[in-house]
Amino acid sequence: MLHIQTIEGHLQAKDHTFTLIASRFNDFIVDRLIGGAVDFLIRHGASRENITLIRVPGAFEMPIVARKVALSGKADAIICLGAVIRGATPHFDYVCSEATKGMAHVSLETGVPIGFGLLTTDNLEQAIERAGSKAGNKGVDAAAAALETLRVLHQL
Ligand code: INI
Repeated sequence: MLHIQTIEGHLQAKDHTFTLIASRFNDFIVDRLIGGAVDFLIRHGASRENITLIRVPGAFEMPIVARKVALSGKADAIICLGAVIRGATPHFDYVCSEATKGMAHVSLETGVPIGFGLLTTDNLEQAIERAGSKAGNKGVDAAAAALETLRVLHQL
């Protein structure tokens, strides 16, 4: 073990505010991601009144809503939850690319951490695997990443 000053984020959510931005598109999957994220935050000390859920039509609409939430100062961290599932046309690539770029841009522009819980899968089975079955729950992972990052940023 190296004896150097180390800054790391502990997973303590008490007294922090969170906004979840979740798409209605593929809500069968997304509702599982929301459940995982809320459960994680509560188990790590967040109170229900400090967690807000905003529903948006699809992944493409997440960045503009995230931007307004971030600028409002009402959320210490934002967690974006959605599922983009590949179809027969290139639409998938455009939605994924714009949603991903947009969320990264908003996070850097505003300084508010964003947990990236957007599944981008080739088929429904891969999405189900990541929404609370074989491959875990990416809503939990996104909430954990947002909380850890928030706690790191608060120490800098
Ligand atoms: N939005 C999603 O969140 N997931 C998808 O799988 C998806 N597909 O496949 O089309 C999707 N499209 C909608 C898009 O995000 C916008 O809501 C729509 O284009 C209106 O702006």
